[in-house]
Amino acid sequence: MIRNGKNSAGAVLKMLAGAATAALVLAAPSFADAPQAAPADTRPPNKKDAVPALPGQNRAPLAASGVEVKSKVIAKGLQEPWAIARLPGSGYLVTERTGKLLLITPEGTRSEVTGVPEVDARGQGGLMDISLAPDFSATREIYLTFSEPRGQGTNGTSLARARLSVDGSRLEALEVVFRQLPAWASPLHYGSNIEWDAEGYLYLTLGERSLPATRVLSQDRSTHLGKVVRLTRSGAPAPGNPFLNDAGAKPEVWSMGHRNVQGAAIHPSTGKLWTIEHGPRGGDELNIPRAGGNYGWPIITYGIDYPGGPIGEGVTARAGLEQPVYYWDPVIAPGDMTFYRGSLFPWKDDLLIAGLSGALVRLELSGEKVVGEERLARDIGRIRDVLEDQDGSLLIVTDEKDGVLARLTPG
Ligand SMILES: [Ca+2]
Ligand SMILES: [Ca+2]
Repeated sequence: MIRNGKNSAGAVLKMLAGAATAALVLAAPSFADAPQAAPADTRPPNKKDAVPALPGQNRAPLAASGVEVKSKVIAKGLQEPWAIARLPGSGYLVTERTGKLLLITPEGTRSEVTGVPEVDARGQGGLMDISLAPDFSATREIYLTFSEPRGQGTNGTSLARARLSVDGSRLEALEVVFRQLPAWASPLHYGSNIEWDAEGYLYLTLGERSLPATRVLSQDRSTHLGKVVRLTRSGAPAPGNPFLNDAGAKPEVWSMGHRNVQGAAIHPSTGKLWTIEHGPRGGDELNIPRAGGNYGWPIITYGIDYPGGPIGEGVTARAGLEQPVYYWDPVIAPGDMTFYRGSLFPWKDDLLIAGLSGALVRLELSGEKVVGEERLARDIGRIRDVLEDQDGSLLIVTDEKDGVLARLTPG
């Protein structure tokens, strides 16, 4: 093939007089013939007709860092742990999807924190994310997301705040500050991840509840389904939100057209929100949601429906709809993610993603482009959350009936 390419380019060259034109003709075949570096995942895609809209948008070259990741269990027997928050000093708060909040010491001693809200733990619901307020050291305020029973079999993602008692044994003054609307009778696609911006407002990512009737509401800005919202600490729409003056929109909405966003992180240099969402079969997406941006679901997607057919018209791009920075097919099933800032691993500024498909996914970035990918810690289980500890080691939880909180260090 390469030889034929050169021959045909050469033949064309002879017929051309201009040197500039010749250079163009030469460049084209040599680029096309360049061998593609192998990606981290070489399995065929589910959506066979998908063509990336942007260069480097999927299957980045495998970036082998040569690091062996060692895992040490801190606590085991956890009931589908969902999220970890690191307390100042020492100790970790860990949510269990089934409805408990645990305080776990670095040595693995655990105690239950009482006073959590009642959750609807059917399907994917339950107690989900946990985040300390930026001024936790002074206020002891924490934020929790959970699937809240809303009556008549319906539920929805809600955000509560509370104070953690000084002895860490209970939540005090718990108050629900935001409710995703409308509520729905669905056990699926709740989101949800809390991130704080530099101004002290919080982003909350929300799912579209999965059903055919709710999926389309990702495109309806008068609902909170399939949205990222941006809130004040008391749950009001944050100043500067894009639809504050739009009578047909929920004022909390920051971005729309999302599917099920369970992970988010603030970029340490730019301060921008990055999110990661589950696609259907194929089409997990990394996005950098801008104010008012529409991220396309379910009109455009790089995935297919679970039974095998197309989603909607089966298209991957449309004018006015934002493209993901990067996508996966087959999926990694992303939980939460974090930008690595430490020096214990040689991964400074890389994006580390908890993969429920059973890997820690590392992305090397150049600005806002993904330039390399590696799959690590493949023998641990369904990784739901990843968090950097003070010493640069990583904390993970595995979303299993006998889940673990574990520390990852270089082997
Ligand atoms: Ca996060
Ligand atoms: Ca999208």
